[in-house]
Amino acid sequence: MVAISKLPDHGPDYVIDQGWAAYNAEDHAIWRTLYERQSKLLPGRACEEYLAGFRDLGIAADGIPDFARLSDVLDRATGWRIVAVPGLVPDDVFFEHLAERRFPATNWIRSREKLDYLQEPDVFHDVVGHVPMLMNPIFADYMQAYGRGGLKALRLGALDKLARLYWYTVEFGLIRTPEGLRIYGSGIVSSHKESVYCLESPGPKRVGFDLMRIMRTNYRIDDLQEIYFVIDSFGQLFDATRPDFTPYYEELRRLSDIAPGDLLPSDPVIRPPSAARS
Ligand code: HBI
Ligand code: FE
Repeated sequence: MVAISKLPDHGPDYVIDQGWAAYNAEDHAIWRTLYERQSKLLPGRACEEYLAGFRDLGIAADGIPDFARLSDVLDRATGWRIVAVPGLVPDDVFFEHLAERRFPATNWIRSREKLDYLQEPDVFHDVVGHVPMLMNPIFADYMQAYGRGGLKALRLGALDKLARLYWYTVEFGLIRTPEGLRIYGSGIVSSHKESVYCLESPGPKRVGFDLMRIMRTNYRIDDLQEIYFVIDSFGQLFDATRPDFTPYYEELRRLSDIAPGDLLPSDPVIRPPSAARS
């Protein structure tokens, strides 16, 4: 991870110019490789809301898109815009952007050597992973509520708990649909391997959404997830963020953390897929 201090010069909000003209042919070629792989894989695996957002955004297939153009489409849909940042930004800066409906997207793209997994979000993860869901009005409201909640969690010293909610919903969330489980998490839709693994492998646990259970559950950032949480609807997710979390954080201080591979007897486990997709 690039140390924050070495990032290119930026203002206090870490926003930089995307530098679209500076991308070279290899950058655009890597984008095409990633885009073509995921766009074949996601129909039938990503939820309809994601696929509709992806389609309506008109994300360029042939190269890294221009954030300003995507922002105009996004703004008309839900009032969100994309701002370019040089990489991970401090938590308070990140939440401040979300609270103002600005999605901070990294402007560089991964190298060919790291095509399959990288720990820090790059432009493909942020634009193909996150932006399509911001076209959905309810999810767009959830992300802004999350940003406001993040600023409050920072003040209450409870960011580690709220970060788990982001991780197990925004990044690695699944949703139940009449056709079966579908993906909406950005960390999954931008990952070739995990898009298949999360729905089809008998390995990971799949548990019904429970806010406190999620905020007690640790997560790993360096491997496929051992547990996924499943929502019934985006309304359920947004409603979960309505209450004041202060009493939740107090209760969480009295409860032990749960390891990602463990299950509680009370967990509403969703059975693994009957047979891997042919
Ligand atoms: N910065 N650019 C960027 N993108 C992120 O997803 C991000 C971040 N800073 C902090 C952060 N995520 C997480 O620590 C919070 O979600 C908790
Ligand atoms: Fe992300």
